Order: sequence, then structure tokens, then C-alpha cells
Amino acid sequence: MSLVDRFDPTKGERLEILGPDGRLVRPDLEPSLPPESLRRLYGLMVATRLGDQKAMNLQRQGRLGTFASSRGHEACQVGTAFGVLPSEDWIFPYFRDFGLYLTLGYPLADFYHYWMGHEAGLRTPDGLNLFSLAIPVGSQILHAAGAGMAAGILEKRIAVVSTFGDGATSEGDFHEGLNFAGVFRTPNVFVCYNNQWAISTPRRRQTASETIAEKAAAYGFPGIAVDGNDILAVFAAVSEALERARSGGGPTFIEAVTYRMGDHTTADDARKYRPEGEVKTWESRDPILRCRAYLREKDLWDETFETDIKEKAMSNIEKAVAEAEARPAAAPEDVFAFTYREMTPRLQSQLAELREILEEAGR
Ligand SMILES: Cc1ncc(C[n+]2csc(CCOP(=O)(O)OP(=O)(O)O)c2C)c(N)n1
Ligand SMILES: [Mg+2]
Repeated sequence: MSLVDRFDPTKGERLEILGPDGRLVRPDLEPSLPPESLRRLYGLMVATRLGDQKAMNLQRQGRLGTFASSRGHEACQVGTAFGVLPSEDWIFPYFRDFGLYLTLGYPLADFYHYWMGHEAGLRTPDGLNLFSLAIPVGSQILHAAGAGMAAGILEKRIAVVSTFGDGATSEGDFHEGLNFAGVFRTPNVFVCYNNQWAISTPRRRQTASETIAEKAAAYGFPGIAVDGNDILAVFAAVSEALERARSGGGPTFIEAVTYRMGDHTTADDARKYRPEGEVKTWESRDPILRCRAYLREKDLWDETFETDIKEKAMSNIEKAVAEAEARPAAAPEDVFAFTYREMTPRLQSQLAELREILEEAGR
């Protein structure tokens, strides 16, 4: 029986394979991954945490722009991306997805380059079907539904993955995208990282639904809630959904229940609206510690391994930051450069005006 048939969100059922202490609570549902893949999952989560902290530090030093931390989302992001075939499937991410980028093999230097304010950093390398990340909340859901429709017309047996937060589920784009996907049975995998907050709006003010996963029923396709701090649960649910999509079985909606451990972005101070105790509770459910306990139980983790993956990750991160910082600074004119192949007459005149202003300012 499939996972979506076994776990009914309307009954409050949620897929959990690792318990809060990392112990295997559902050995029958443990994904059959070789030891090296399990270690890789863990390594990617650790690298995500370190690279994320590096971006936060750079922002505080004035070397990077506003940044949305992924702290706490590592299992959601790595677990979602791990089973994706990046040169065949399509991915439509959002602004809090560093671990997804890392897992898909996106060049780290380009990632930092973008967050340093260079649109060029978002240019996707050939062979990686990764759409530009969405800052407008929920807009990527429509792009993904459209790509799902295109896959159907082109008869491609691929999956189209999109990720978004709990806040996106009250946008019209969410309704339109999921409705479209349901009606046309598109090969979409919708993954909602329900991290309990949309800036200062708590989950309870976002929707009166008991769970977010149950919303899938209204669109006529399966929905499942998973523990978003359990890498195995996220990976298992997404893998099943990818398979369903690629084999013509239609879309799936996954709610990964997690927590945003940091502020919304570097421009936010979450202490103003959420209780300290809540953060502490979720820190004890840290997805990385949980996976580590699981690996240790399987004799796949020791201090040497930990040191090794951390050193390798930090070396890659430092190299990428140096490379990004060595690139030329973004020009003010760049705001016109990356949207249209040919600028509209109005944009051309605006660009001319900007040039005049820059000239007057002696730049
Ligand atoms: C259409 C739109 N409305 C408002 C905003 C401002 N905004 C940026 S992030 C955000 C909250 C997003 O919350 P959620 O979807 O839960 O994602 P999270 O940040 O928690 O990962 C809002 C309202 C925006 N970027 N786009
Ligand atoms: Mg949220």
C-alpha cells in the first residue's frame, strides 16, 4: 500500500520514520538506501547548515544582501531534492531553499553571487532544470503547474517539483496551481515546508484547516503530512510522489511539518512576535541531530567522519565565497538586464534616465 493511502492527514496521521531521538520507529518504512547514500544525506544537511551560517555572517559583515536562513529546514530541502533527476525533472524553488540548491549540485559560487546582489548568479547551468527562485510568495506554484502541463503535451515522463512555505497556501496562486494540476493530472510534486510562521503570521492565522496536507482532497489528488525534521520521512514521501508523477499517476501534495529556527530574514527580529520557549522546543527536534543519532545507531557515524565532512564543506564554501567576491560588482543598470531579451521602449527610456543620473553623480 502506498504511503499516501496509509497516512490520512484528516485523521491527524503523519509519516514519521525516525523518532524525535533519531531511533527508527518504522523499520518497515525505512528507505532502502545504501550506507553511502545515508551518509551523503547527512553530509548535505551539515553542509547546508554551515553554508547557511556563512551567508548569515557575510550579511552581518556587509558582504551579502538580505538573506533567508534555512536553519531547521535541512531535512525538508535535502530530502526533497535527493531523489530528483536534475537534468530530466524540473524544479521550481523559493527563497528559502539553500539545501535544495546544494543537493542538486548548483554551483555554490553562483548561489552566493546572487545573494550578494547579482542577478547573473541565478543563471542556471546547462543540464540543471532549475527555475529561478521565487521571491513573490506562491508564484512558483503556477510556473510549476504550467511546466507540468507542458510535460504532458510533450509526453515527457518527468516530475515537476515545487517548494513553498505555509504562507503560500493562502495565496490565490496556490489554489489556481493545484486546481490546474488536479484537473489536468499533471506530473507535479508540491512540497510545502510548513515551518509554523510566515514572517510574523503564525500557522493558526494562516488557515482554519486542521492540517495543510488535507487541502489536497479539494483538488482531487493525494496529500500527505510528513515530519519535516525527519530526513527519511521527507525522502520516502517525495520519492513515492516523484515515481507517481513520472509514471502518469498525477500530482501529489506533501506537507513537511518543520520549524524556522532563525529569523524570517536578516531584516527580521522574530523575538518580537514568537516565544523563546517555542524555539527551544524545536531546537530539541533538530533534523541534523536526529539523522546523526540514526547513523550512529547503524555504525555509520563517528567523530572522524564528522570532522571530515565539516572540513570538506567549509573548504568548498570558502572557495565559493572567494570566487563570488572576486567577480565584478553588480552595476546599477543590471536591474534592467535579466528580465527581457529585448527591452520595451519604456524600459529603454528608464535605462537612459538612470544613465543620466549616474553620469551626473559622476559614476
Ligand atoms: C506575493 C507576496 N506577498 C508578500 C510578500 C512578502 N513576504 C515575503 S516572505 C513572506 C512570508 C512567507 O511565508 P511562508 O510562505 O510560510 O515561507 P517561509 O518564509 O516561512 O519559508 C511574505 C509575506 C511576498 N514576497 N510576496
Ligand atoms: Mg512559513
